[in-house]
Amino acid sequence: LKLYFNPRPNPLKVALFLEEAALDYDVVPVDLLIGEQFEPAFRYLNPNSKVPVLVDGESVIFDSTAILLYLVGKTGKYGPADSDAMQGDFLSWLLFIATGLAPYSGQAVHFRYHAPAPQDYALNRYSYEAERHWRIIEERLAANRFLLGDRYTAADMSLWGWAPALPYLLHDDAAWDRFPNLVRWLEEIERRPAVAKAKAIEGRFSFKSEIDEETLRIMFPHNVPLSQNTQRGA
Ligand SMILES: N[C@@H](CCC(=O)N[C@@H](CS)C(=O)NCC(=O)O)C(=O)O
Repeated sequence: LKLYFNPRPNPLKVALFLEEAALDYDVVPVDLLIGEQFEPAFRYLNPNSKVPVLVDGESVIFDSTAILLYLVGKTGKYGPADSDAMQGDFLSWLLFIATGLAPYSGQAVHFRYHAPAPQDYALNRYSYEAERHWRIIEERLAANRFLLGDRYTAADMSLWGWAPALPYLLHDDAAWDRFPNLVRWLEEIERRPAVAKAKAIEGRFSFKSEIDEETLRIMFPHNVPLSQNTQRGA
């Protein structure tokens, strides 16, 4: 197995699964701030130019949720129990995170920290929606130890990728006070040895951290007029 990785929420959740399942894997670092995700060899694996990607022999899987589902199928671990109700819950919560919580949180971050003014309307919308999605998780965790009751699954791993960043995502240093059940859940997850191992991957590589002009051009190509933009190259 090969995991194409950068220490961000989506690759981290996959690293957590690989560690939990004690699978052997090599890590291939992809430095996003210098644009390695746009190199042809990487685009060949993921035409969407994003991490994570998992290569398993002949199989190439991109998108963290697709990878989690693939790994659940491959290992038979960290999926739902056999009951229809639990299968429904598993797919629902996993995709709630993939299609709602994550993109709204990501766009809230974009408009809060990176967008040029005026950003009020977009910022209001995405901050509101991000908060709303996190509140739904908080309610779920008020009534359940994990997202699927007492069963720890890949849906929790997916949530773990994002959860530690809550105050940054919601731009609120006191955010944890408003999400006590999320805190309780996160503290339990963070005690798992696999979490420490997933977090330790970052230290084995050096990734660019400075957001300079070159990085802004790479990460936000929509700010470059289309006629001058060769970055996406598709
Ligand atoms: N839906 C995708 C999103 C992947 C994604 O947004 N990855 C980010 C890092 S967390 C990335 O590679 N960004 C680089 C870029 O957008 O150029 C998934 O869940 O894997």
